[in-house]
This record gives sequence, C-alpha cells and structure tokens, in this order.
Amino acid sequence: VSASITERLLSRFRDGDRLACARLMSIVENGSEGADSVLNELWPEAGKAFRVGITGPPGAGKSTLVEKLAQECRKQDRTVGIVAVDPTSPFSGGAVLGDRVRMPKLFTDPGVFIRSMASRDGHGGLATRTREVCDVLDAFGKDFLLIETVGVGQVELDIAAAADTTVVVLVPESGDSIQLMKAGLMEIGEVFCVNKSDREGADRLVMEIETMLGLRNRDDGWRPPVVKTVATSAAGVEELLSELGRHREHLDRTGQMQARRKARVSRKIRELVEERMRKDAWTRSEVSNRLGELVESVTKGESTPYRSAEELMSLIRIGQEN
Ligand SMILES: Nc1nc2c(ncn2[C@@H]2O[C@H](COP(=O)(O)OP(=O)(O)OP(=O)(O)O)[C@@H](O)[C@H]2O)c(=O)[nH]1
Ligand SMILES: [Mg+2]
Repeated sequence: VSASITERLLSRFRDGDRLACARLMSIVENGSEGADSVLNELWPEAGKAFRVGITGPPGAGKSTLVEKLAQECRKQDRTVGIVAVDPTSPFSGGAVLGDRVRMPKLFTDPGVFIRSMASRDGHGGLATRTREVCDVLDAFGKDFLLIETVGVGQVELDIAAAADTTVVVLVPESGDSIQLMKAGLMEIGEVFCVNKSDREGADRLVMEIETMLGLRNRDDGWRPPVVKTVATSAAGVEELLSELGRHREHLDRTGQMQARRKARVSRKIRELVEERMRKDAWTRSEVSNRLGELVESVTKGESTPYRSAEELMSLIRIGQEN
C-alpha cells in the first residue's frame, strides 16, 4: 500500500469514514507495507478506550454476551468496538457474515464497529495483530472495546495482555471447573460470568468458582466478582457491565491501569526492536552468505552451531556500527 493511499485513508478515517477504518484495519492486520507507519500516525489518538477481553470455552455464549453488552453500552450512550477473533476459520469473511446475520441492529448502528479476524498464528492464540487492530478502533474513537476469543491454551495469556479487564465466561456444564483449572482461566479472570444460568447447575458453578477464588491470593487487592447471566435474554448483562466499570475504577484508583498500559508499551517497544533486529540480521547479504558457509563447515564437522552463531553475531554487530 503506497504512502499516498494510506495518507488519504488516514484523512478519511479522521473524518469518521467507516470504510477507511476497515481498510486501515486490514492493512494493520495483514502487516502490509505501511502498517507500522499507520499505527505510528494513530498512536497519539489511541489510548482512551476501555478494553475488555471476553474469553471462555467454545459455545459458552461469548458472542451473544458481547452483543448484549454492546447494546447496554449504547443505552448508556457509549460507542463500542467489537473484535471477534475466530480461531477456526482461516478467513474472517464467514465469521463476519455470521455476526452480521446475528447482530443486524448493531451492524447498522454508527456507534458500533464490528470486526472479525482470524487467528492465524497457529498457536491457537489471539491473532497476532489483535492489539494493533484494537489500537485502530481506539483511535477511531470507540469508548469500549470488546474482544472475543475462545479460551484455549495460550489465548488467555494473550488476551489478558491485550485487555484492561478480562471476563471469563463459563457455563454450568460438566467438567467446567476442571477445564477452568487446566486452562489457567482462573488466573486471568477479573470478572467471572456464569452464562446460561437458565440451565441447571448455575448456582453450583458459582459456588465452585467462589471457592477456587477464595483459595487464591491475589496481590492486586481485587476480588473477582461472579455474575450470573442469561445472554439470550440479556438477564444479568447490566450487572456484568457495572462490574466491568467497577474493575476499571479499581484499576484507575490503584494505579494499575497506568502500570498495565506501561507494561503494554514496554512489550510493544521490545517487540518492535526484536522484529527489526531479526530483519536487520538476515537481510544483509554478507550475513546470509556467511551463514551458508558456516552451515557447510558445521556439516563437515569443522565447527558447531554455537561457534557459528557467535561469529555471526560479531558480523551483525560490526554491520550495525557502520
Ligand atoms: N440457554 C441458553 N443458551 C444460550 C445462552 N447464551 C447463549 N446461548 C446459546 O448458545 C449458543 C452459543 O452461543 P454463542 O454466543 O455463539 O457462543 P460463543 O461462546 O460465542 O461460541 P464460539 O464463538 O463458537 O465459541 C447459541 O445457540 C446461543 O443462542 C444462555 O444464556 N442460555
Ligand atoms: Mg462466538
């Protein structure tokens, strides 16, 4: 994407053009050329949105909850960005279509922006560029960002890192409490939601969660609340939203919000540096040529990968000084 195109997109974006917003998100999501300069441009305009991660096992009702939370936010006159990370589909098109059918009212509301993305990092994790896509939505002026992901494996750590507040959604079905422990969801939940509480066993699950929370020592002075919801009828959703607000206040009051954001900035800078170092290291032909030679000598038994790495490091450092 050429610089003049991104310039035009940015100017339309700043006028509130949703198509421009979508285009910029794609540039950022795909890591296309110009992505970093777009993010660099938008950085000063981001940082105001409250980011809520919503995770939990497949089918727990996360999307339904997100939809109802968004409607509740709109009632309170707050704008909403929704990012749904779909770990199964390699293309986000299908998911968007599905959500468009499911959330027709939200799709036509100018105060809501919905974006689906495929998690393509292959680790089952949050799509690698989710944070950056959130940065774009944030700069677009959305007050509330709701980020939905299926909680499997690495995801919860990623989502906890990307969000200000993490909601763990569970349902009263057998094995949930074990799943909870296994997946490490207990560690990251700041607000717990027992959804489908129209089903049997909801109170028992609430008690199990409370018990497990009681066994854990948190050092942040926050006791995660457990909220019962029926997402399909929006029961409990208002309370869920107010608990989110309470956690946000807690983060602000205790300075943890700032600390989290600083940690995010620090991670971001380190990531960028590492990315650049990697690129710098291998794009120089003398380095890649020498690599080829070193591979030969290791194969012949004349050197080792460790000695080779040392040598390449010196070569890279010399290149950096020039
Ligand atoms: N009985 C009942 N059904 C619900 C409730 N919330 C959601 N559902 C239903 O559960 C099914 C799954 O809901 P989704 O919102 O798609 O769940 P999800 O967690 O987003 O699913 P994935 O994104 O596929 O992991 C749908 O058929 C919903 O209508 C609830 O509170 N009670
Ligand atoms: Mg979903």
